[in-house]
Amino acid sequence: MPLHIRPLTPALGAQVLDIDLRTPLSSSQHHALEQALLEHQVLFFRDQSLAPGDHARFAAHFGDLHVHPVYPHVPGLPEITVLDTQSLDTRDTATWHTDVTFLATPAMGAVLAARQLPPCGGDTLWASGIAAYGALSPQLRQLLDGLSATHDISKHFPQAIEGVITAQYMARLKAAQVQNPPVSHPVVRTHPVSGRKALFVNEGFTTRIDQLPVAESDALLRFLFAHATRPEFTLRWRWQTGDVAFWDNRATQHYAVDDYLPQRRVMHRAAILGDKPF
Ligand SMILES: O=C(O)CCC(=O)C(=O)O
Ligand SMILES: [Fe+2]
Repeated sequence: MPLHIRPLTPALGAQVLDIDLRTPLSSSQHHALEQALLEHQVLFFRDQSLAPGDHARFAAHFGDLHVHPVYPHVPGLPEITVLDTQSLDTRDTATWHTDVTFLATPAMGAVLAARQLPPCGGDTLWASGIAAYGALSPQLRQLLDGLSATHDISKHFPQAIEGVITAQYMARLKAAQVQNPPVSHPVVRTHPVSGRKALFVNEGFTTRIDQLPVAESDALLRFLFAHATRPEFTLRWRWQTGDVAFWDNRATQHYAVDDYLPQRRVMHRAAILGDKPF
């Protein structure tokens, strides 16, 4: 049966209907989901209630899974990261970011499942780097095409240090900072599959445009962070328990809205290994 796909905005996002992610994908479903991900950049599935094992199995259709260096995971399943506001300060995700761009090979995508939600609030927004890049003037695109930028794990996580966090978390963060010195990526990334160009700087991790003096880099990054997250290039997803989102981390960034504490919110995430941006 062909997938039933309902686009959500012109820039990005689509809901996929009539699919059960707990059953192994057929090769035609697999191919259709890959195509839909390329086109819409973030896909949503309602009413899935994926157990952690199902979750890991679904995500592994698209590549090997990444084990996050800082966040905790489901016992016995290191590939399933747990973002639980009761045991973790997740406020660092309330910053526009692309996941793990502090790695030389950031994740190609991620699958996020809503396990427990506050009565209201806790939405997540995504933004399309393809739409953002396409809306720039040819002159600015030409300038950006030749630039690279530094991404640094230490920019993203420090605010979490002020919260209620455990000694284990701090130890993992310190080790991750030592193991992941800053890396450079192109400011404009060419999608390795679709060939489309996407703006690839994010406020969470990007600290500096390498070829520019600090003042120019700061000003240009400030503009690019604001431009990349204009409402026209974003969508906002209102979660229901059992929802699953699958995003292309090569072409998007996201922001988890931090408006519901002290209510509890629990999300599970699997990230899929990616390749070196070019
Ligand atoms: O909790 C969310 O909605 C998203 C958190 C996040 O940034 C992620 O899972 O990568
Ligand atoms: Fe994230």
